Amino acid sequence: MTNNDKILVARSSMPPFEEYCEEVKELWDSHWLTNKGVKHRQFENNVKEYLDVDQLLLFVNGHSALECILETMDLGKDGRNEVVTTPFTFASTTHAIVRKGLKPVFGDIRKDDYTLDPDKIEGLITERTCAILPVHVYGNICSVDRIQEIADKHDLKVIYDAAHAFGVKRNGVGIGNYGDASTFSFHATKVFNTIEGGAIAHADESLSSKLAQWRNFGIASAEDVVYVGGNSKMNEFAAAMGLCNLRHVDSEIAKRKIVAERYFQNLKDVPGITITIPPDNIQSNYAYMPVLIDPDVCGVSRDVVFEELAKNNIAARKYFYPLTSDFACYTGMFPSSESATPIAKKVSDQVLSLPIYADLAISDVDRICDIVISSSSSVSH
Ligand code: T4K
Repeated sequence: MTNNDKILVARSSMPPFEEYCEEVKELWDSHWLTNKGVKHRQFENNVKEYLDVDQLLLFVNGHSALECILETMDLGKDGRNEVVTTPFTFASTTHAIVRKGLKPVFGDIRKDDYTLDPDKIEGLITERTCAILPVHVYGNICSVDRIQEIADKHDLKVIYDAAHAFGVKRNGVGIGNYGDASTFSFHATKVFNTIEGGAIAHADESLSSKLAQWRNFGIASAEDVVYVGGNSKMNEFAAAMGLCNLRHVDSEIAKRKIVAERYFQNLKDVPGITITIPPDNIQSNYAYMPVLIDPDVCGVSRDVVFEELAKNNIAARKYFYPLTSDFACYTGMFPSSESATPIAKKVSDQVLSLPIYADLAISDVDRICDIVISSSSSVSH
């Protein structure tokens, strides 16, 4: 990559062109393009194996998967409609809760890994709470044991938004094995993509047919429609992309690891900059490269660093700013984030997601880090 090319925060992984053409070739013979075709069936099986989970269903995208699991678990139907969740996430998490007629109750996050702080959950539980919906944000694993203990004590469902966590393992256990269900995103910007796509891994086998029916208009059989479902089916071309990308995902993650380690090496000892290195028991997917810029130490805000990178054709992103609880569409609905979730507010004001993808050149990583370091120390030092 030359210095004149723009470096974006992410870059879709793609299989060799010929491999994809070969994969979709038979679709021209069969004319079977969607509705649980042969590619869908193969891919659903392969991805279930890869994630090492017992039950898994494919969806058209990660958001639809989230909405589906909230609906099929009948949350809110017994009058309990509150869901304890994090505001430090992408719009999808909070929107899914609200769009399903449930009420998000925002808990603060931990300052070391930015996931929902288990110590803040119990204080938010009322007789109306039905579920906890934490996010493995950036692929960082939530405090799954503590969260399960709290859920068991209060008879709550646990649904993980694992959109960022494809392939992540904790002590060798696949991330989709925690809680009652986990939803994944296979969007083009993710570590693993099917162009658009998603999945639900779930613990209760008896939910499988309901989930499958919900994603296809609630149709149980040609003359029997049992739920007011939607259309959330993954098509054959997306499934074919998944089949191809899955063959390469381990080497893509290995390349991301090299990129990530260079970032860690370059930035870990810089005053005022926080970078999160995965703990030893976590097999990371290196999905995102968030850093915090502390203005009290650096003398400049995150926005100054963001602008300086932009001037150099580097499109970092403020994932995740603003907090979802501060979105314009939710004005007046939730307590102020400064008082309710002060750590999340602070992290959101300081965070910058730096570019990371498998083919990002190490020389570009060095250049990005140089700009981050020089712009974040330009005033105070
Ligand atoms: N839960 C969480 C926690 C999530 O983060 C998300 C999605 C979901 C649920 C919902 O999953 P999905 O329904 O999306 O499957 C992007 C993604 O669209 C979104 O999937 C993702 N989270 C979110 C964090 O990021 P934008 O608006 O920032 O994307 P965009 O179009 O600005 O793209 C970012 C960069 O990615 C581009 O600068 C270049 C690169 N890119 C993008 C596209 C579209 C590619 O390389 N190829 C592409 O095709 O939301």
